[in-house]
Amino acid sequence: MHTTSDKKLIEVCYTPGQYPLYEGKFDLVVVIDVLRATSAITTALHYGVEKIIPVGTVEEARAFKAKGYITAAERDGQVVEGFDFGNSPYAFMDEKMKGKTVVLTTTNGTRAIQLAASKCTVVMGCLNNLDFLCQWLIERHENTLVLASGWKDKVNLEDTICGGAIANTLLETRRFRSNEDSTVAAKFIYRSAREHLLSFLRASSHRRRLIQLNIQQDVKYCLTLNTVPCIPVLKDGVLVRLDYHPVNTEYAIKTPFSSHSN
Ligand code: 3SL
Repeated sequence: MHTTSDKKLIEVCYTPGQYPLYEGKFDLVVVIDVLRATSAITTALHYGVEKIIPVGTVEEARAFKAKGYITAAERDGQVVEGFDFGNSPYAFMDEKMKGKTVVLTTTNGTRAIQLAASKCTVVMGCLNNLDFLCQWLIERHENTLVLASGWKDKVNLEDTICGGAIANTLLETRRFRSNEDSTVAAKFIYRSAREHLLSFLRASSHRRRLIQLNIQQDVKYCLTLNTVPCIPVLKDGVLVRLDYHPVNTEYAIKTPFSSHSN
């Protein structure tokens, strides 16, 4: 039995613009950008990219490129002219990327990562690492904020569902609590969506945006659950793979989603 005072906070912040309302009150921030930044970063580190340097602007990325770094830049879903590639998870699955350092800037995701970069622990979440991440978050048992990247400071559905899934899973352990209606709403949106994730997300604005760019393969990949047991963590401004090998099977996490979701 856990008393309220033992319980740690889990809250969901919908956009980087709202982050100042939560800043400084949490030990750990999980940045989410399901389509596609945190899915791409998690995939990259899982497939062997050694480090990712997230930068906020295309100009910063250009400065790294001039110094010889491999650089990836995405704006409005497209690869920015002059860069090696953009934000597709598939770009990072290449054998040639193993052991490499990549500099990355994206429309919303890298901005959220930079905002969160502070004294607290910052990790990346997505649907691809959902259960592995939840297991680690439960073991860590710290005051946790999910920071959704949204789209240009507007709420988006896919990050809200992923944030709601994390909150729901942590709250069900009864070792976490939440105070905010944003968390309650994200949890209920996830519960309404989990039986038919793809049809629910068919309505999402960003999915429609990406489909117009003809990158359905990326969208399908990013909406697939539990494909990469990897948690990217920010260390001195650089994203690396967290050294986590679960030993505690007490919380063998299985976040409920219908098998038809995939
Ligand atoms: O906004 C971002 O950070 C991107 O992930 C957007 S996109 O999926 O590349 O369009």
